[in-house]
Amino acid sequence: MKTVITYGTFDLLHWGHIELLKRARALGDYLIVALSTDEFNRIKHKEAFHSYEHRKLILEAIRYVDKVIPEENWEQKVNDVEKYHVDIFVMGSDWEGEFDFLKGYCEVIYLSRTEGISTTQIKDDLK
Ligand code: C2G
Repeated sequence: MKTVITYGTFDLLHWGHIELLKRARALGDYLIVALSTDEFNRIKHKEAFHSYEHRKLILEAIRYVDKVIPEENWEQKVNDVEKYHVDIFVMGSDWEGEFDFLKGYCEVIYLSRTEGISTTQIKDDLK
């Protein structure tokens, strides 16, 4: 059983998120999403439209997602990889290189970011 993990806010879920989750899940047999809490989003200088609980509910309804855990800080990734026996860590290519320190613990894969959509663009277009 190959376990994959990815991290993010996943606010205003859109097809770019789905493309990421779909490809991440396809790399293994089980996909964990570490979802940024509202408190951690403040640390990331991000404000999500949907609360953590609602973003979690939405993610758990996706066929590619097997488990959702909270992402509360920048430091938890090594612990998560060990705790959940993660084989592959995945992030979109906008994070290329940022998490290479995890290569000592698991495979690190950056998947191409889907162009033409983003939560920020949705918010801006709706204004
Ligand atoms: N993503 C993508 N294509 C888009 C938009 C997002 O592939 N058009 C990917 C991002 O690269 C990321 C994931 O979808 O891997 C979630 O995106 P965000 O919710 O914006 O995540 P972010 O705020 O970058 O949080 O510790 C890592 C951080 O929590 C990542």
